[in-house]
Amino acid sequence: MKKQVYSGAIDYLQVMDENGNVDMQLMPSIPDSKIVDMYKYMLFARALDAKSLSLQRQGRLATYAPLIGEEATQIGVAMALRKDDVFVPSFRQHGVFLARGQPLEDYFVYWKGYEDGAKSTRQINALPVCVPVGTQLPHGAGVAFAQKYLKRDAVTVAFVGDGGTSEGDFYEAINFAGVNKLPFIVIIENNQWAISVPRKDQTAAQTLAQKAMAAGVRGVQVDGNDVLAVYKAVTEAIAASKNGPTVIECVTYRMSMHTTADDPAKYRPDSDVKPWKDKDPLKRVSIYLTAKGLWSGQLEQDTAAQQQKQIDEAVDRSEQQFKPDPKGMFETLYSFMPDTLKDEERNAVENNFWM
Ligand SMILES: Cc1ncc(C[n+]2csc(CCOP(=O)(O)OP(=O)(O)O)c2C)c(N)n1
Ligand SMILES: [Mg+2]
Repeated sequence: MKKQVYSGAIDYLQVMDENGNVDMQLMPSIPDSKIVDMYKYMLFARALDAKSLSLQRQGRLATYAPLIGEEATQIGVAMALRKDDVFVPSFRQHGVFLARGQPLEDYFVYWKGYEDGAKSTRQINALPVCVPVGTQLPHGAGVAFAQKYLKRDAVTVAFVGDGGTSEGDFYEAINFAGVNKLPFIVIIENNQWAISVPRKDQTAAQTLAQKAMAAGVRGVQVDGNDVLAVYKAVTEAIAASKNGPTVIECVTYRMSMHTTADDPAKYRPDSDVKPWKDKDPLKRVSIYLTAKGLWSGQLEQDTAAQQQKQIDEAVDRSEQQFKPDPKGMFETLYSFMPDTLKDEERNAVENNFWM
C-alpha cells in the first residue's frame, strides 16, 4: 500500500502592491487614521535609522545594525500587537521598540554600548536585544508557555532573521510551541542576507515559512514590504493563537549593510539592490494616502521636523544626562567577583576606559 499521508501549501499574502493599489477583498478592517499612524512610524523608524548610522560614524554609537528597507515588517507587527503582548527581538527591530514606546534616550544609551538602556524594555513588555542568533526563540517560547499557564490573554511575538532559521534554536522553539499549542508567533524577517550569505545559500527550501510544517505549525509568507499584509497576518495569528503558534515569513530586503562593521560592496553588486528600491515599503503607503487626500508634502515636512526634534532631544539626553556606572559591568557578570575581574575593574577605573 502506498498513500499520501501529508501534503501542505504555503500562502503568500500581499494587500497593497508597489504602486499603492489595494486589494479591497484582503484589506484588514482598520480606520484610515491607523494607516496614517503606520506611515508616520515608518518615517520615524527611517529617520531614527539615519541618525543612528550618522552617530556611529562619528564615534558616538557602538556597532549598529541598520533597518532601512525593513520598516513595513517592523511597524506592521508593532501596530498589530496589544499592550500585554510580549515582543522578543533579535537585534535589528528598532522600529518595533520605537512603536511600542521605548524611551528614545534609552535606545541611544543601549546602542552606545550600555545595557542600562535595556532596562526600560520591561515597561513595554519586551525582552532586551539578543545578539546571539536564534537564542531568543526558545526564550520566547518559554514566555508563551508562561502566558498560557497563567491564562493570560496575550501572545509572544519573536523575531528571527532568514539566517536564524538555520539554527537549531528555531526548530526547538517552534517544535515546543507546536506540541504545547502556545500563543507564540515567530516573525521571520527575511531580508535575503545573513551578513554575506545570500538567501539561496541558506536553505534549499522554497520558502522559509514551510519550515513551520515540520513542527505541525501554521506557516504563511507575506510581502514584508507591505505594512498592511504584515498587519493582517499578525492580527490573524493573534486570533488563531488559542489553537497554537504561527510562523510568518516576511519577505523584505536589507537595503544597507549588515552592521556598521560590514561592507556589502565586497559581496553584492548595486544592481541586486536596485529592484528593491522600487519595492520601497514607504513609497507605496505615501502614494495610497496621498491619493486619498490623507497625506501631503507639507504634512511630510512637518512630521519629519517634529520627529527630528524628538530624536535630537533624545540624543542630547543620552549624551548629557546618562552617566554610566562602570562598576555594573564587573559586578553583574558573576555572582561573586573573581580576583582577575577585580584587577580589571581597578584598571578600568584608573584609566577611565568607559568614557
Ligand atoms: C550564534 C551566533 N552565530 C553567529 C553570529 C554572528 N552573526 C551575527 S548576525 C549574523 C547573521 C544573521 O542573519 P539573519 O538571521 O538573516 O539576520 P539579519 O542580520 O539579516 O537581520 C551572524 C552570523 C551570532 N551573533 N550568533
Ligand atoms: Mg537576514
